[in-house]
Amino acid sequence: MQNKRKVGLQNQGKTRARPVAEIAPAEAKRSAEVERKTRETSVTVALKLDGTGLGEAKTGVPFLDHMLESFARHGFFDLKVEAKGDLHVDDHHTVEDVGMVLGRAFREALGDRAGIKRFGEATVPLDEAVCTAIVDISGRAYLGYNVPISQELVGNFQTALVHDFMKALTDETGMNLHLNLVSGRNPHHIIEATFKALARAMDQATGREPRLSGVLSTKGTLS
Ligand SMILES: [Mn+2]
Repeated sequence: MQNKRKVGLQNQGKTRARPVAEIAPAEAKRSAEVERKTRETSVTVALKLDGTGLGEAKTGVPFLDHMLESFARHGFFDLKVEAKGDLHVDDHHTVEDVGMVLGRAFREALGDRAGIKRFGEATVPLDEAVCTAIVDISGRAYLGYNVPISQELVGNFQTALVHDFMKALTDETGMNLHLNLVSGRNPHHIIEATFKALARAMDQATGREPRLSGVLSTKGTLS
């Protein structure tokens, strides 16, 4: 009996086998390591989409580290970010380039984007602040940024840099992202609610859809 079963399984395996070329595009790595060096910054990002929320960020910009670790935690991504930038000039290059390299890591981890849910939406409160993130990992970059913050600084972090970070992330991931602040007063709360909403929306959108074979597009491509 056991021998027969073994033979049966082997045959089943054989009939299921498909040419490698047919299988390969659907098998995204779901993880990526990306490095980028310029005269202004040196950034490395290691990203695992199906993680447990382990975030470790050392960018030299403590508030950005706090946001990246929150993003990893609430998106259930494993994320390691290291950056050395020209902080003596300004935080701008470092914050923007971290967004860029994180976007490249998402792009690479998603591969041809087959099998993902593609859309995600989340609204997250933090005390008085409430922010909504709506994501379509479509392959087309568009950022709708409606997160007005009246204060210029959180500590010594320039609140305007969040927009630059999101633009770089959106462009490099190749996604449509709308961030809408519903309410908020404290800039730390507003920005943290924004990153958490982004995390939850991206967790959904990058998640696997078991009913799906191929990409979720009538065009047949999300790249
Ligand atoms: Mn906080």
